[in-house]
Amino acid sequence: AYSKKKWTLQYGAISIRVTFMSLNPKFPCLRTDVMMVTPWLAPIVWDGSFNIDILNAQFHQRGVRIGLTVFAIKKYTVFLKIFIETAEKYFMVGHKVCYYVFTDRPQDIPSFSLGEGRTLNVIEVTSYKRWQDVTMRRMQIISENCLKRFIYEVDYLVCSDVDMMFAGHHGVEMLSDVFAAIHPGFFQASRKQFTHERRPESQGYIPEDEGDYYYTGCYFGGKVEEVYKVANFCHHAMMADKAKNMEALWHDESYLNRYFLYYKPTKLLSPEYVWNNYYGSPVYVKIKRFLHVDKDFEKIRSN
Ligand code: UD2
Repeated sequence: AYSKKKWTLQYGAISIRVTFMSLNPKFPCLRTDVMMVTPWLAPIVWDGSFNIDILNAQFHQRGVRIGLTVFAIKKYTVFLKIFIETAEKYFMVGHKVCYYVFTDRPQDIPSFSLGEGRTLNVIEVTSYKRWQDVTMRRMQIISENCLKRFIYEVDYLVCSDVDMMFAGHHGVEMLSDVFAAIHPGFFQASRKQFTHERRPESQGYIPEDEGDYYYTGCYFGGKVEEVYKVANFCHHAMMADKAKNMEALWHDESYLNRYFLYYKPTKLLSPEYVWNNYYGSPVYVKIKRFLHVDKDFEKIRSN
């Protein structure tokens, strides 16, 4: 059985009629409405761009173990229930998953009923007074735990904000050596509009005429050794700025963007994988797989 797709490509005055055929009607065809590959040939994952059955079979053959790190410090523990419950429904279903919950309030972590092959570890960490320090210090804690524990326990790590809920499939199609997610607010923005750190003195600095995409700080990952490099870079960049009494504009997100400019991700997640309903429902986002949970910033961040 063949499925056919016809395109007409226009090069100036020349028009070429192309027919794409795939052997299996279930095999995905190329999407023509969105960018599917970066200029350095990293795939951008969109609905319709992968066959999950083939990918699942490959990852099952390798018996891959996936760690999901999440921080619930101070009042942010309230977000954990919906985060884990929805992850149980949508995150890496059928694979070995290990949740790592970092918190200063282990007594506030509810118990969860988890699917087969899935475990949850609660790890106590100290908190910081300023919310900016809480979010930035995640990089230090992730990098330390890569060496201490993750490297022995999982193959891939996915690092996420906690004020999120899963709403659609998140499977092994995401995984790669190192992946980043395009920030939903900047998918259609021009480079000039990216809110990168623009002060040359900062370790998060990205010049006006550089920057490929604007990546969100809320979701990234890859093989443990690659996540270690990302987190270690971001933590040391933050500490170097701190020594100069500086802090990058968007904290860990700015240092993350700086890292990915010079060490490009091997896969990008489209905004399907991190969406915020504040941005409405554009046609190119066919599935909203991961959503921000609304929060009252002032209340939730107050000590
Ligand atoms: C954005 C980024 C976030 C980070 C931050 C830096 C998105 C969706 N997220 O989030 O990843 O780069 O900007 O400014 O773009 N946390 C606690 N307790 C606290 C404070 C923070 O547990 O008291 C943790 C928690 O996991 C939270 C994360 O740190 O999800 C990021 O903090 P946020 O959600 O308040 O930051 P936000 O929404 O500005």
